[in-house]
Formats: sequence, C-alpha cells, structure tokens
Amino acid sequence: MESGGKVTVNTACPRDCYDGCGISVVLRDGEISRVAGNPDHPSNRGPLCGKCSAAYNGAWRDENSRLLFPMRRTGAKGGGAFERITWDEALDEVASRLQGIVDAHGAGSIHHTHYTGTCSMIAGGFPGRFFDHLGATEIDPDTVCNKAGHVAWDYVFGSSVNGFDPRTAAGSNCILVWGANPSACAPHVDRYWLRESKAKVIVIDPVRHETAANADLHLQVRPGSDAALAFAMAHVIERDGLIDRGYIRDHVLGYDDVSPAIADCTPQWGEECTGVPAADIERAARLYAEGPSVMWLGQGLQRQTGGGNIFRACTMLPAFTGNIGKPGTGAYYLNDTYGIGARRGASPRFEADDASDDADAPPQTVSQMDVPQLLQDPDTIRAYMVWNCNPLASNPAQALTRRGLSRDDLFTVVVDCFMTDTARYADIVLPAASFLEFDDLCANYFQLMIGPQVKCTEPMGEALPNQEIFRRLARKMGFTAPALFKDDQAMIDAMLEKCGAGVTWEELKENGWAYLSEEPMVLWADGDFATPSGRIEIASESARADGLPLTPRPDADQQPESGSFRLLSPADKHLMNSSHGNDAHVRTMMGDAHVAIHPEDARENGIGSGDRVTLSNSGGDISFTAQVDDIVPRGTLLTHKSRWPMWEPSGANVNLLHVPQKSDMGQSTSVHSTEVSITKP
Ligand SMILES: Nc1nc2c(c(=O)[nH]1)N[C@H]1C(S)=C(S)[C@@H](COP(=O)(O)OP(=O)(O)OC[C@H]3O[C@@H](n4cnc5c(=O)[nH]c(N)nc54)[C@H](O)[C@@H]3O)O[C@H]1N2
Ligand SMILES: Nc1nc2c(c(=O)[nH]1)N[C@H]1C(S)=C(S)[C@@H](COP(=O)(O)OP(=O)(O)OC[C@H]3O[C@@H](n4cnc5c(=O)[nH]c(N)nc54)[C@H](O)[C@@H]3O)O[C@H]1N2
Ligand code: SF4
Ligand SMILES: [Mo]
Repeated sequence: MESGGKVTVNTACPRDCYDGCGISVVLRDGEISRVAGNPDHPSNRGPLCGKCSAAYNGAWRDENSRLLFPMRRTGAKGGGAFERITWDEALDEVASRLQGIVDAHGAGSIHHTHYTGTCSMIAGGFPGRFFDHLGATEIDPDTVCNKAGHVAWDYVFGSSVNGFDPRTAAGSNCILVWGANPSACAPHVDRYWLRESKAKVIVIDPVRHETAANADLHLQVRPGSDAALAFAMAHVIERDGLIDRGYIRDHVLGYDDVSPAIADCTPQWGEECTGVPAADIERAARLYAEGPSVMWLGQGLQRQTGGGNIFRACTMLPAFTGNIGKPGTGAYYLNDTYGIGARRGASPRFEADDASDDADAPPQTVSQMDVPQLLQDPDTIRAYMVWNCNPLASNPAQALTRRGLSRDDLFTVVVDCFMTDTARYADIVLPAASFLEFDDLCANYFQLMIGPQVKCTEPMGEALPNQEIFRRLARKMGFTAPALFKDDQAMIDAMLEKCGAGVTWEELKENGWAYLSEEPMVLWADGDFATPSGRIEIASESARADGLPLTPRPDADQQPESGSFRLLSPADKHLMNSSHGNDAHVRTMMGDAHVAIHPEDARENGIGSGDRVTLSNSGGDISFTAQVDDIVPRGTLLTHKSRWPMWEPSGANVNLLHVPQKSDMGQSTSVHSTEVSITKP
C-alpha cells in the first residue's frame, strides 16, 4: 500500500507464539519508520503485543544491539572479546574445522542444537538439510519444550499436531484451557478468541493467571496432579450418564480397560490428590461433558516428570464424551497448520523430491536433558553448532552447560541476531538476518492460517538469512546435492502450492494472511485416527511395546517434603522465550526477577513482599524478590523463564535450578517438577 513517501508492507510475526499476528511495517523513503500491528488481521486486529511493539522498534532495529558481521573470538570463552572477519574467512574456518572432525572422528560428534528463534518455514527448517546431509547429531529440539505431549498424543490419536480449527469454537458451550496461559503466551487469542466467546471457560492451572482470573471456573490444581484430576472428572461423567457410548463403540479403544480405575476415582479422592474442591471437579466435569466442548492442553501442562501420562489421561475426556470431530468440539495441543494442508513431511527440511538424489539417513538425536552432561566429554561433543536458540538462557543445568561451553577443545559456532550469553562462548559468531530482512512463509500453530514474511529492508550490516548461511557453508564443504542449494522463492511457491490455501505469493503479500479454508475445518470429522487400530487409543499396545503402561494411570505427584517447594517457571509475558530480553524497554517493563509465594508459606518462613530470598537446589543458589500472593497454591512458587543471565545480578537465571530430569515420555523436560528450598538471607 503506497501514499506519498509512505509505504505500508504487510508481513507476519514469526515468533514461537500461538497468535501469529499480522504486522504492518511503515516505510518512509524506503526506510523502516515503524513496525506496528496490521489492523485488518483477524488474529490481532491491530496492535502487536507489548513485548514485540517494544523490541521490533527497539533492539531488532538497533545497530548497537544486532550482530552485524561474522566474528572470531579473541579472548577467553564467555569473555565477549571478538574480532570482525569476512564471511569467507568465517565459513572457511567453520568448514575446515567441521571437516577435520568428520575425517578424524566421524560427523556424529558434531552436535547441532536449534529451536524456534524464528518459526518461519525456511529459516526454521532449511538448515536442517545441511546437518542431515553432514550426518551430524541433532539435539532433539522439542525435548526442551513439548515432546512428552507429542509422544503421548501420538499414541492416542496417531498425531499431536491435528487439533481443532479455532473457528469451530463458535459453536462451543465450553472451552477447557488446561495448563496453558493465553494471557501471557497468546495475548490476542486470550483477548479475542477466548473473551469474546459465549462458551463457559474453565481453566485448570496451579496459577491464577489473568486468563484463570477471568474464567468462569478456575481449578487451582496442585502441580503434577492433573492425571488424577482427569480420572476424577471421568468418574463424574460416567456416574452422571454423560458418556457417549456410541462414539466409544465406533471410535475408541480402551474404555473397558480404564473404567475400573475411573470407578475408584471419586471427586473426594480427586480433591485429596489435587487440592481442587470436589464440588468444582463435579461442576467442571458436567460442563465439559454436556458440551459441545473444546479442550486446549498447554505446553506447560506436560513439563512434568509424569507429563506424558497426564496428556494421555486428559484425552479420556474428549474420547469418552465424543467431544471431537464435530462442530464446536475438538482437542488441541498444537496445529501443524502447513502440514494439515500439505502432505506430511513436506517441510523445507525434508523435501523428498530434492533429496532423492542423495537421501539422507534420519539423524541420530540426543535429548536436551542429556546435553549438559555430554558437553563435559571431549570425545562425545567436539563441535556444538547453535542456531535459532539460546541454550545458556533456556536450557537446564545452566552451571554445567556453562562449564561445558568453556571447554577449550570444543568448537562452538553460534548463528543469531544478537550477542546472547551463548554467543559469547562461540569460537565463530555468524550474524543472522531478522524477519524484516528476507521473504519467508509463516504457518500459525493455533489458527489454521498462513502469513507472508516479507522483506522490508536490506539485512543490517552483513547479516544473512539462516538459509543463505547454510547454502554458503554447504558450498565451502564441497557438497553438491541440489537440495542444499534450493532457492527461497522456489521453496515458498512449492509450499504455497502444497498447503491448500489456494493463494499465490503475490496474493498472500497483498492480503497479509490466508486461511487454509474459507469455512472452519472440522478436524477428525471422519473419525479415522492414524493409530494402528484407526481409533483413539486410550489403551495403546504401541505404548506398552515401548515399556509404558497400556493405559493412562490416575497418578498425582507426591507433595514436596516439608521445607521444599515446587517451582514453576512458565513463560514471561514480557519475553518471547529469551528473545527480547536484551531490549532496554522490555527490561524496564520486566523489572527485577520475582518469585511468588503463598501468604501462609510466606508467614511460616518469615518472608514479606519485597524481601530478597534465595532459592536453592542441587543446581545452585539464586536470589529473587519475593511477592507474597495467593495466585499460587501452598507449596508452590512461581517465577518466569528465560531472562538473559548476563543481565542478572548473579549472572544466572532460573535455569540454574532446572534439573535435567526427564519426563516419562520423549526424554523431555520436566522443568515444572523442579523442587527448591527458599531462604531469607
Ligand atoms: N525454566 C524454564 N526454561 C524453559 C522453559 C520453561 O518453561 N521454563 N521453556 C522452554 C521452552 S518451551 C522453549 S521453546 C525454550 C526456548 O528456548 P530457545 O529455543 O533457546 O529460545 P530463545 O531463548 O528465544 O532463543 C531463540 C534465539 O534465536 C534467535 N533468533 C531469532 N531469529 C533468528 C533467526 O532468524 N536466525 C537465527 N539464527 N537466530 C534467530 C534469537 O535472537 C534468540 O537468541 O526454552 C525452554 N526453557
Ligand atoms: N509472552 C510469551 N509468549 C510465549 C512464550 C514466551 O516465552 N513468552 N513462549 C512460547 C513458547 S516456546 C511456548 S512453548 C508457549 C507456552 O505456552 P503455554 O502452553 O501457555 O505454556 P507455559 O506458559 O509454559 O505454561 C502454561 C501454564 O502451565 C501451568 N502449569 C505448570 N505446571 C502445571 C501442572 O502441573 N498442571 C497444570 N494444570 N498446569 C501447569 C503454568 O502454571 C502456566 O500457567 O508459549 C509461547 N508464547
Ligand atoms: S509474539 Fe505473538 S503476540 Fe507478539 S506480535 Fe508476535 S505473534 Fe503477536
Ligand atoms: Mo516452547
């Protein structure tokens, strides 16, 4: 859109966020003057969230914050002393170091770690082709975020990325939000989709966050006790004759296997296990079962030692009440929007046609939970290649990770837009272009909608998009497979063609977004699930073959022993994981790191609001400002994740205390099972 010297470009926010906002970038005389929300976009209908409004007009466009040139470390690891070098020098050095390791030890000792620094399809997926071709070990990205839930839902539904189309909720009477916090993590979904809905909203969460406070019913469950809660709700549903026997007969496997356990799980028993009053369990169960209802399981819910079992237990509710596959119903964890339209596997990481001339074996993977320890071993990890993530801020066992990254014999390369804590430990730092600086495609993971990421300006300094960095590195390594050099526009066009939205790139840019279909899609309407039996498998032989119980179990975690507290550290409303943590305005909005404690616990420990307190466990000690508040139940503390360690008084964030204990499925994080003591020095 053009008027006078002013041009407005429609683009999309590629952050790892449910909202998938539309952005309007205002250019004056070819220069970006403002990054704002697209007022016409159905998700955000105007302003961006506070954090992105600040950071996209702050650190992301500030030459003093961004990485501008390739750099080589000149001082001690972590010290922050670097010299500018050329791209040729940087990539020659990376290529020769990697080749040396491949020749002497095999590519498996090159480990690459990545996640969702950008979720745009090419910048988020394409570099994987390079590493797959190289034969590097992949540090399983999801194990730091959401893998337990994926594994659990794959057993039950045969997919964990086919949820519901949020537009179908227009016909719902009940929306159950379980272990998600839209008020922080999906601010526009919270403001529009949830609050404008006529459905009754139930929130199940230990924390009375803003969404919970605004809900019709908040069940303030004790952390890690949700499987017991699901069984107690199923008990009420069964007792009150709200089971959909027809749906079970046609589409569900395992009802008879779990029903004896359900019979034992009375609401009173549920109250003892979970801390939720029996009357609220009854009310929630009836409201949900009467339906039509949608259920949203958050990623926070499964970051528990029993996270997989919890996810399997929750699926009993839609399966036994038939709240799935019909308008107004559905169960959602994440939508692979692009994959729902396209055939599976059609991502820029794996392009079957292109790779066919040089098919790469599936990569060897290790869990993020094992990496802090593996980083100590010079024979296991010889090169650590970091792109789209910031392990020193976000990963468990921060002190051990830092020690590993300090190894002189470890060759570390970090590709990022900013000089993060992790980048300071790199031998070579490579500057990544931002979302404002190259074209790509975004696929929302809540709405079934795609968006265009449109180049608005030249990359800052000599920064390059991830995909171009890895094309150049592939050339330096002497690779020739055509898949490694594919052109961006060709990939965008191919994705658009496959995804079913029926738009060209030009049309998408013009409009700013496209739904996969004009009418709401009813996912799973055919009742044909991609499990071995074709049914929803509450009883799963596949799970049993993997050494897990046949069915979910009504488990609840033991409460911490006296003197110990459960520490939750979910998403911070001011940050996007650690992204934006270096923006001056965002840091002012965040203030000091706080920890919330229940008034009774505070009284017993002689703690008042504003006191400095120390949290400790085997990972170390770290201080916070206390906030006495009954938003948390007794025995539970709340802080938030991913502040930049380098800006904290102790040089560490909450992940110092994050013990890399694995969840029951997927070798994933159980960060919300962390236990600590609290003292007032
Ligand atoms: N205590 C605690 N810790 C947690 C969690 C928790 O709940 N509690 N949650 C976990 C979860 S859910 C997640 S997803 C992880 C997230 O952890 P990370 O994946 O480490 O996410 P970020 O910290 O935001 O790091 C993303 C990095 O990518 C960079 N980046 C952005 N765009 C680009 C680009 O185009 N190219 C390149 N190369 N880099 C780019 C950003 O500048 C940023 O430094 O943290 C986990 N850590
Ligand atoms: N502002 C902002 N938005 C973000 C992010 C961010 O860092 N900041 N991160 C993005 C990413 S990578 C992700 S994965 C998503 C995560 O978004 P969500 O899916 O909302 O997950 P979290 O915020 O980690 O945690 C959600 C809730 O889980 C609750 N919880 C913890 N343990 C339990 C439990 O045992 N039972 C129940 N019922 N609830 C529990 C926490 O109290 C918290 O309120 O958000 C994305 N959006
Ligand atoms: S981070 Fe989320 S809420 Fe913020 S602008 Fe991006 S998509 Fe919107
Ligand atoms: Mo995440």
